This record gives sequence, structure tokens and C-alpha cells, in this order.
Amino acid sequence: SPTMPDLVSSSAPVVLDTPLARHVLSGLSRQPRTLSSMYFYDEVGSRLFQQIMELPEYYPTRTEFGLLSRHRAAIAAALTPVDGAPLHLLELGAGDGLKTKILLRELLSNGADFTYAPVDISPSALQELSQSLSLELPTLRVQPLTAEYTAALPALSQVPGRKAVLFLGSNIGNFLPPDRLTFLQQLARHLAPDDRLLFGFDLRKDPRHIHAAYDDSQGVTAAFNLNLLTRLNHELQADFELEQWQHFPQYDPLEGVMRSFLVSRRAQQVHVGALGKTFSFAAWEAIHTENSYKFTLPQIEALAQAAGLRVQEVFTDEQHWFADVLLAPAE
Ligand code: AVI
Repeated sequence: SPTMPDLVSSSAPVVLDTPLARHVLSGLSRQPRTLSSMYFYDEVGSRLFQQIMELPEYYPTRTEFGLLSRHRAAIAAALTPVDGAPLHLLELGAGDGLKTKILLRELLSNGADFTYAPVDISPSALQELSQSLSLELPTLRVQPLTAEYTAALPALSQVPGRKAVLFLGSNIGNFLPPDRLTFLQQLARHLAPDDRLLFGFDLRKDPRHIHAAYDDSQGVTAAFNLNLLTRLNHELQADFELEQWQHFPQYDPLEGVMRSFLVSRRAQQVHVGALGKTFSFAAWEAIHTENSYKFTLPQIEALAQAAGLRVQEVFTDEQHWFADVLLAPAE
């Protein structure tokens, strides 16, 4: 009929205006092509990341778990207000909370008055965490929030009492250096003098150990990286053929960064339905999908200082592979 709306016309491209669609449009239109690792964490991606954390080669989780167990009394004491004021414990990128439960148990057994507020971009991960907490730690007060890290910060200023912000697992390593500083500066702006931060940093070590952690023999990390393309196929009606892409991680010992790429095995075209656009890739062209920075202690000190913070205490493992660093606002 002449009044048929455009909506039902099958030839018109559907242009979806979502953060993911906008990100993919700009990331695949630029050179080098880049997609953010932030979008790894859909339901399948979050599950694959849980599998990564159990891999023999992926040392960060095990190492941080060990150091948190080893230093749990000192860390819990450093986070608890001496005057018995209530503590608001915010965790950015909480994931499955396996490591955090060590601290939560310690705080509960000390009789600390606190609320645990886990923030995660993945609703499924957060739901599983809330369920497991209500079973394992039924007396714990939990306030979960599905959000990107930065979206959770403004609410911090309104929290009464002492705040402690956990950012474990070297999530900070996934930011590029300028974004890392901006993020810490933003966070510091919402802190009162008594507030504390506990940040996990993966430390520099033998590059072969680092490389193996991102190129595991079972191919779970490859599946995790490739899942980003599956996500674009599902959510943006793209037609990436997964067999035509290869996971390629590379450690740069000068910059101390593990970079992950998806490399096109042949010249190919990929249509992204939701963008109404086709992208051409040359043979062996790469999409840069992740940065995982590794740190030195002087770098951590310098970062803290640049953000208006100071390092109060460094908790580490025997091999000095990983550090959980207690930060406070600079005087
Ligand atoms: C979440 N993040 C700290 C992990 C990392 O080590 O950068 C994500 C990851 N990527 C590959 N393996 C694990």
C-alpha cells in the first residue's frame, strides 16, 4: 500500500544506535582497527573468563588469591575504620568475587559493620555472584549494580561513612596509560581523606610466563578473544566467519604490555547488518582487541602521585608476581 512505512522495507539498512554499535563503527573504520576488550564480557565471554582464571598458565588469579589469603588480616584491618563507622565496600569489576570472598569472610568474622557493593558490566556474572553470596555469606549486606566502572563513581560522593574501593585482578592493566590516569583521577575526586583503595597490579616478570598466560595450550584465551566476533555476529548481525580469524597475543617487554589481536587469515569482507556497512580486511590484517599492562613498583608510585593519591602499603606474593596496593588520598 502507498502508506507502507519505511520500517518494513527489507532493503533499508537498520542502523542500531547502541554503545556497542557506535564503538564497532569507529573501531573498525580506523587504522589500526581496534575493538575494546570491555566488550569481551557478554554471558559466554564472562564464562570463558572464569575458565581462564582456572587455567594452569593464567597465574594472576591464583597469585592474587594466595596473597589475599596471606595478608587478609592486615588488609581487612587497613580497610576497617578505627572508630567503628560503617564501611561501604565498593568493588569495580567484581566478576565471580572468588578472591573478594576472602576479604568479606575476614571482615564478617571481625564483626565489621559494612555493605558490599559489587559493580560489574555483566548482569549474568553479577546475578551469579549475588546468588552465591546469599548462600555462602547470608548475613552479608549486598548492593549489586550493573554498570561500567565510571558510571558507578558519581554515586560514591553520596555514601556516608568510610568508603573503600576494590579494583582487583589487574583490571587496571586493561586501560591505556592516559585512560588509566584519568580513571584514577576521577576516582580520587570522589574520595574523602579516610577513604581507601585496594588495587591489584600484575607485576613485570619473565616475558615467557606472561606470554603463556595469554596463549594457553587449551585454547580458552583464543576462544575468549574470538567470542568478541561471535558477539558482533549475534548483537550487530555481522557475518564474521570465525575460522577465518586467529587469536594472536604478543608481549612487549619495553612497554610491559601484553597485546592481543584477531588476525584475518585471508583477504575478506565482513558485513555488519546493524551498521548497514561492509568492512574489507586485507590478508593478515589485525584487529587490536586487548591491552594487559604489567607494572613496576616505581610506576605504581608515580601513577598514584599523578592521581593525587599515595601508596600506603604494598601486599605481594613471595615471587613478587602480583601486588595488591593500598592507596589513600595524598595529604
Ligand atoms: C580482566 N583482565 C585483567 C584480564 C587480563 O589478564 O588482562 C583479561 C584477560 N584477557 C586474556 N586473559 C585474561
